[in-house]
Amino acid sequence: MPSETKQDVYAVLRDRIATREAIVGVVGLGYVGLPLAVEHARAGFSVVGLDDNSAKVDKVRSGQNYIPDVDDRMLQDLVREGRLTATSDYRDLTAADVIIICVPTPLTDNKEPDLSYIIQVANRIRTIMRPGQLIVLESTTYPGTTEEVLEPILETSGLTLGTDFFLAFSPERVDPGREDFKTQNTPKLIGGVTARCQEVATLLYRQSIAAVIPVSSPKIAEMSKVFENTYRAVNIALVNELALLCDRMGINVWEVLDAAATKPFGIQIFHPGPGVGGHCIPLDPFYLSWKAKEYDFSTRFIELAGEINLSMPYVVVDRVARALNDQGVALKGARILVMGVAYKEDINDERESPALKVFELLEARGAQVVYYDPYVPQVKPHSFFAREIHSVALTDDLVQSQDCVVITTGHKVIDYDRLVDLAPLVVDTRNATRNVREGREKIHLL
Ligand code: SAJ
Repeated sequence: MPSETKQDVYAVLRDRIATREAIVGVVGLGYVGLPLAVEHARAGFSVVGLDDNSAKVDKVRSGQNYIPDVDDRMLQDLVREGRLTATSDYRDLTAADVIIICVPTPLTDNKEPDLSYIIQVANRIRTIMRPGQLIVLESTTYPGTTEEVLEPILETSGLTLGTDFFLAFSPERVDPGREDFKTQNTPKLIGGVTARCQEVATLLYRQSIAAVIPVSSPKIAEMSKVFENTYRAVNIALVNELALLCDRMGINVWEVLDAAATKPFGIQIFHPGPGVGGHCIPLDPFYLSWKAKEYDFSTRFIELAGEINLSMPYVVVDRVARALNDQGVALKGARILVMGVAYKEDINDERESPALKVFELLEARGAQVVYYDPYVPQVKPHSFFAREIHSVALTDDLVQSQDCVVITTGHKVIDYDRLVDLAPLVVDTRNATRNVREGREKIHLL
């Protein structure tokens, strides 16, 4: 970049974005970063993807896709045409006009925000920054992170925010596996720290995203994102509590929800389940409740929702014990097949999956547990397990030899008529057997 006056630096950045000459860097090539990198490359930018995981870098360099939401051929074409490259070297981002951060924001074991990935990336970026760059944070985090955590680190580069470099927050809204809304057609919020930050960030995303909505600050965008997922966690907890009450009252909660769904306005129906998994809903609300404590504020809905959702695996195990008991079978020593360990139907991701908690709790109660999931052939050791477990083959003999089959994920590819026909007992936590006619006496719904 030729030496520019302060004024020129901003104008040059804005023009390079407008003409799509800008080089866009994307840090973090996961389920958010890689689709985003592809969209910017499709829009005509030269894109440099960066990831510390050299296997991901090698795959992108060879045009080998590993994210289901990305089109294999599209990735190959963009890499072959040199419009998308990948690296693990942050020095390759000095030339970038834009750097978008898409790294995880997990929770610590004490359910506190873990910003270590963001901080690590920020400390690497500040060493390679130059005048005229736009930095955008997309990782879900609590309101205030961009200006209270990211901005001070980047300013240790000696560059001045709003004059030398520009900073914004734009929450990712990627729902893995979704067909109707993908990166390109999901509305995008943009919260710039200053007016110039807002202008260049909005200009950037308007080159590749259909609907871009500027908001007045990063905090608005940060809060909107955590609210979006808190809304889900609280409403899922509400229907889980309803399921507990309906069970107590002998009312079919699934029929209640189908009935409520007939109201054409003023309600969005959620469904009970074995708990809440994934990388968003179980985590994001606790980013907000943690920050709220700084303001002497107790987010009681979030805490209550967390309690109820976290209790559901235990509810499922008790339901299995009760169903077995009705058959005169003890849970201890019972043979149990867990159907589905992905955190939601029709995907291959088992992160934070409540099904794994159900598996662990059943084993702890002395049951002999196996799982089948067509999308998850194996589960590596992690917080729920000290060992690797593998999906069994779903044979007639296997199902018939069980004392109970627990449906924890309602994958659509499963033949539930066959499953219910073969199984002596079914506990269905997803109402996946809703269309099964024969053998309904064997089915115990959550
Ligand atoms: N779940 C229920 N009952 C429901 C809905 C979900 O028990 O009625 C459970 C699921 O089984 C899963 C967990 O909650 O274990 C999370 O499910 P989810 O449908 O919220 O799926 P996620 O975690 O993939 O959420 C993503 C989020 N996307 C982003 O954060 C960008 C969320 O904002 C989306 O609204 C959601 O997808 C979606 O709508 O599918």
